[in-house]
Amino acid sequence: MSHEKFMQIALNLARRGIGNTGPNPTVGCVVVQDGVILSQGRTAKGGRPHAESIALDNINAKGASIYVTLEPCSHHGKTPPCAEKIIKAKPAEVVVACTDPDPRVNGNGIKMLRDAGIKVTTGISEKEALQINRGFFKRIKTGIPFVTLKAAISADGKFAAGQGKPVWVTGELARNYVHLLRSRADVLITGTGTILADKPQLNLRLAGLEDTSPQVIVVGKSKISLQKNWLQKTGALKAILQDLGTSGTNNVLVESGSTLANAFIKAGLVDELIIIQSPKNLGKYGQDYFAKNALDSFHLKSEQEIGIDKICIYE
Ligand code: AOF
Ligand code: ZN
Repeated sequence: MSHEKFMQIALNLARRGIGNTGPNPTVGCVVVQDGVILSQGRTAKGGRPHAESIALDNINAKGASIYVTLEPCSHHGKTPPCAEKIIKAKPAEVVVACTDPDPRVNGNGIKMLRDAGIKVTTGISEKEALQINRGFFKRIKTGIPFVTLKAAISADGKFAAGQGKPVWVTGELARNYVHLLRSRADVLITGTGTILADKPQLNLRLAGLEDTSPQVIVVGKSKISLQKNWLQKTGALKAILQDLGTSGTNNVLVESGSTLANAFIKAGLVDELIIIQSPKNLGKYGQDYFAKNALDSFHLKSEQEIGIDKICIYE
């Protein structure tokens, strides 16, 4: 198999950790000996142990090829450097998808491996690796997490305000997709208005994903009753995001009513906009979700059908 094919396996491992390894990036690692996968690992929930450490435990990787989706770390952080553990394992080569922008690493991991005489190939499937950890990369660069805003609207662009429970305009497959989006977020932001109108649970109820629920942050001043693991915050949205970045949040999902959603857009804080659109019109039973011209600065990146609904992803 080619470098790309083994790297794809490592990338798929990494993908499973999106939204659940903060403050760390999610990394996948595959150890290959004579074309056979000996072992694999991915960054554990909460960020530790690191992928390479898990993959290299209890195996003999002498002469092996190690595929890793992010440059192995070189620093003594909360765990010893992965580059050191790799050097001790004496592999023949290490294949890396992308470098680690964390200033404590930033090329040093690759240098350590090369200085130890290990062949290192970089840039294999780099684009996909950058996409998987886009939240981590943005936070390291700007201090602010990557923000995805999800909106479920009717064919005529409206939402129906709840009367004590969520009114779903979209179908069941789309609802499952929303749960997947939640599982890939470290933090879910909503507004007090949504809590009061819909009484949503905002947790993960899809089989297998239950323990990937994001931390819920409710923005706004109204008095609400907070569920366990929910926090309420007030103040400027940018400052709230900066605080989240400082405390290690990589990926934020905004799932809110129209007022808060439009405020995030107006403040230029949305990196990705996911619109799930039902084929039904709400007409006089709904209200416009997006403010006039709110979507002007976004461009459509992909469009796909999901059951009876349509998912449009904008950047
Ligand atoms: C790796 N493999 O699986 C991950 C890495 O605080 P620590 O010791 O856990 O170090 C965190 C940093 O390590 C993090 O900022 C990033 O640079 C890197 N993450 N590195 O070799 C992994 N998750
Ligand atoms: Zn490491």
